[in-house]
Amino acid sequence: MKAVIGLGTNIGERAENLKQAVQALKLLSNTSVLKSSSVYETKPYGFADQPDFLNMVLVLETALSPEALLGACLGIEAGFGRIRRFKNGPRILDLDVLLIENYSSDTDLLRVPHPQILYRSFVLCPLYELFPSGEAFGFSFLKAYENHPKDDIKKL
Ligand code: PH2
Ligand code: MG
Ligand code: MG
Repeated sequence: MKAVIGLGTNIGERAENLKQAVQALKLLSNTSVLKSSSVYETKPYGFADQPDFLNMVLVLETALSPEALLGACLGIEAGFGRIRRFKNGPRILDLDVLLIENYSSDTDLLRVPHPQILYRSFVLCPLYELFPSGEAFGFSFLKAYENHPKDDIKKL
């Protein structure tokens, strides 16, 4: 299946964190990276008093199930030493399963499409770069992309 993953980091060597996270995703069994966006520097959303983030998105092809992919993402985050102190707080690495082709889920464990996609320029901008039609796997984000302010995000 194809899946879109959002990556974010605002602690430590941010660019290096992203590089290593992409490598870790490539090393998952039967998984390859089909597309990779630019890296964006973004103002923190949700909780303002923290360092700026680097964000990007990837399209993966994987034989993992949605649940296994989520588990793998959480495992990679843990491997980076991520500590969850509070919601929307600073993080060394955040890997979010944003979209999966021909799949949706609305459980406490796994919500796909990710419920925040349409409200976050740090997801909308890199996503638009990879899907310039404004639609990914039948999920349309064109209006949100066009209407969303982009003054809080800078392509590096
Ligand atoms: N992630 C959050 C909360 N706020 N802000 C930016 N700019 N980038 C993020 O990845 C981010 C955030 C929770 O996952
Ligand atoms: Mg997140
Ligand atoms: Mg997350």
